[in-house]
Amino acid sequence: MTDAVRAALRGQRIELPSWAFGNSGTRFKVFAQQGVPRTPYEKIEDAAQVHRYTGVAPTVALHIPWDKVEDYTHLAGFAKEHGVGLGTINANVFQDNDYMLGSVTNPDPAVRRKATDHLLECVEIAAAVGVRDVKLWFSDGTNYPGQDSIRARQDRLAEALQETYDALGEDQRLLLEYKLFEPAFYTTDVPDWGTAYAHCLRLGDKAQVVIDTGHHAPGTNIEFIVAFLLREAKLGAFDFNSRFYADDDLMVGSADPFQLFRIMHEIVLADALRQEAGIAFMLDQCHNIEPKIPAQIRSVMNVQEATAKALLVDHDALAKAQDEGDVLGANAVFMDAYNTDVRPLLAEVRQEMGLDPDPVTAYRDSGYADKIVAERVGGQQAGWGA
Ligand code: AOS
Ligand code: ZN
Ligand code: ZN
Repeated sequence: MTDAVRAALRGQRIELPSWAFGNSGTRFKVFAQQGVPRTPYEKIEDAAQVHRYTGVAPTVALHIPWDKVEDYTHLAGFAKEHGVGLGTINANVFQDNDYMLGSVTNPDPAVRRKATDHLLECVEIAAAVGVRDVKLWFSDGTNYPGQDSIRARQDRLAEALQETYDALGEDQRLLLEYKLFEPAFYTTDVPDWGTAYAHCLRLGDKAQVVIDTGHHAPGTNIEFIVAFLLREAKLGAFDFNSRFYADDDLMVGSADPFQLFRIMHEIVLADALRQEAGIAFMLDQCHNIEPKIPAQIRSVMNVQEATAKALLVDHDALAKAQDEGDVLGANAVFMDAYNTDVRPLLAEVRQEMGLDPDPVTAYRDSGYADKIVAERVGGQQAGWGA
């Protein structure tokens, strides 16, 4: 049992977002930090630090055009030299002036063309560097009743998705992310998993849903969505983060570690932790007031802790209690796993992997933070609040 748990933990993979290393903030203020990356290359260097101390975060998701470079193959080579690889390509059709009334759902066909061309460019970039996944999140929606036709916007969305889907290579995937609201406040064109699922279903096997844990109404049972999509083979990826209010993008596992455990329990039950299962576990976070590299390290550790607890659930005892209708017994089995202190186990697993058992302290003692402050002046903004 413990051997299997250890092996599963060693084999776990968590993808880091390049934008987590840049400056970020709210619409009120961006508090610039010293030493943040000035280029996509420096974001890769920072992400490599997270992998170096955790051993389970070997890929970096890019956001285009935030991470636009002349030569993506060169960037991929640079990543490799630093012990990491490029991950999911995230499209960005939300920050140009043209997109005020939407991108792929905009009433103006010329704007829709521009947006779809960008999605196609992302598929091309992914193909050029051998990346499987292209992730689409649309800020599209309306602010006022009557502003635009809800149905026509769905038609326009379907058309753009189809064109993008048709451009995918054999082994590529289109990942569609939903979000309840923001920046649109009345209707959002992909507001929930049902909408994302329906579009992905129509597109085909290479289209799957992304669950960003911060994109739901308060109180939403996210593990139900996880279980449902897994059952339908339509769960492609997670954007992990924590929220207290809306799309807060705080460190995963910081606001509600129990929710994260419940989500990872569904993953373990479906045997979907294995990389071959094809679920991409990504972080989508912004570190507005905390130092970014240790925050990413801490986030990876939080996911590992929730995963370790989920792996410790006694499935035989749980199934027995469930079959017998033993409500309290089943709940007790579940809670026993959640209440286990898995930090010593994870420290051992790290040692088995040749890592320091305490990644945060190891990073702090490395002197890397001082080095980047000294060497980098005028760091880049991640984009906006993300
Ligand atoms: C936006 O709220 C989404 O979470 C997207 O995943 C977005 O592309 C990312 O957060 C960067 O802004
Ligand atoms: Zn996201
Ligand atoms: Zn978000």
